[in-house]
Amino acid sequence: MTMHTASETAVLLDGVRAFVEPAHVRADPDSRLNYGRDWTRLYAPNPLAVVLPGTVEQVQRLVRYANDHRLALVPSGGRTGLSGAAVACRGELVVSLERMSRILDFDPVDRSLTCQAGAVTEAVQNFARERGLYYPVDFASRGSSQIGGNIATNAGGIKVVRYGLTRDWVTGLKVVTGRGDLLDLNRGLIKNASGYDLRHLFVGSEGTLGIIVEATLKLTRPLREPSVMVLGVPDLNGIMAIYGLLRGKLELSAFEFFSELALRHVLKKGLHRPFDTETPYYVLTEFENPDGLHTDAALALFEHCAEQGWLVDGVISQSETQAKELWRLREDISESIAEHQPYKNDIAVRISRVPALLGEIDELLAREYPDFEVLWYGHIGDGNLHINILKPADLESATFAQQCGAVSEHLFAVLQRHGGSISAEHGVGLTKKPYLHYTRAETEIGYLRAIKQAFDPNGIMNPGKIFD
Ligand code: 2HG
Ligand code: ZN
Repeated sequence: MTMHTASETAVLLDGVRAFVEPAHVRADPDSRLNYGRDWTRLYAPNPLAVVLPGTVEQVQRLVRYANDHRLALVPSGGRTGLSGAAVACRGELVVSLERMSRILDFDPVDRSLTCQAGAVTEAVQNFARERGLYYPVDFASRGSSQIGGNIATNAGGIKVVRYGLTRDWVTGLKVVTGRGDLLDLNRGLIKNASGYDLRHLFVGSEGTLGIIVEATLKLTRPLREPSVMVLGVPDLNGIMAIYGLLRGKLELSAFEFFSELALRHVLKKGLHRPFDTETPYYVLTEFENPDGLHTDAALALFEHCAEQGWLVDGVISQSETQAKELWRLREDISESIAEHQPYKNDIAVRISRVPALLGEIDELLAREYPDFEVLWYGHIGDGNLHINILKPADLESATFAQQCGAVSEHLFAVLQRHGGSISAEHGVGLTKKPYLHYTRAETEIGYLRAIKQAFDPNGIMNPGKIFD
């Protein structure tokens, strides 16, 4: 892709204004800055301009126009991503779906809804709730993330132990491919054994194959009066021992953990400790507890874990409000550390490998990062850890990133030995691109390239993301 001169840009954008209302083709500095970046804040945004199409037809015309002019496109949702997949730093045209945010259809018999890609996650959740149903893919950025972006990154979040990832809830997709074709994939069917399921190629494709314009999502019944427990755990080994016991006895909808060091950051923002005892780690778990039916069982399990030395203190929510407050201890961590420009790891292994991995990583990080503050938290019940390294205030960003990157090589080598992944839920984007080979064999990456070529022969769709 080539960069464009000012007069070339003006001509190109005038061409777009022929089929998208001029007010929705923006080249002002504020729009270029805001729409050109995601939550990574590692790259200087530099898009050519931002286009906000209002119809599927406009998206299709835009992709065809981009093919004709070899113009790179970056599809853009709520831009809450943490891997730079929605960053436009090389003169691309950002295609924001934010105007296409309507819920188009709901069917109580199918228990499903169809929405445009720009629908905000929380709006979809609320829409379902108002109809006595539940969209269970949930995470802290629910108020800004959009369904199209969630699908393009196969977003996971805090309820995966029970409900799986975004992929498990998408029963239909309308996409405009990199060639400009409109495909209507799977149409909400539960069963469909008629050949390759292209829908699943778009889930997690990070905007590199085309633009998702509509989605049909499955819904389920809401959780019945969930209770939340926070447990104080003296060492890493206790965490998975507790999980092994609890998941067999309670209907868990979350099993998260965070370290005392991570907790301190949310406490600084005004939250309160869950209980007086300070422990190196904490588990937050949620389970269905209608009419308090399982409270006694939960307390008995708590006692048992305490006898084994797996935990030393804990609290169980007595109300919905208290449950929400406890959740914030975990959910607010990411935002509360953003000012420290953390270097993020989002790694995954099979659940059975978590205990061995924890031990090895603990040892590795203590050895390699003696001077940096390392925070542990994440969705440990899914085998997913977020390990954040905070940048010391006096260290230059580039040096910090380079030092962290060097340690990543060791970390990913350990991960590779355990058959894990360099990204569990944040995606590859730009930040993890150099490390893709730790997770995917070269032969396999060859197939990814062939798929990309089939959908986007001119390489206009989010070039430079996932792989070069
Ligand atoms: C979370 O689980 C998000 O809180 C963000 O995935 C993780 O900040 C992170 O590394
Ligand atoms: Zn997460």
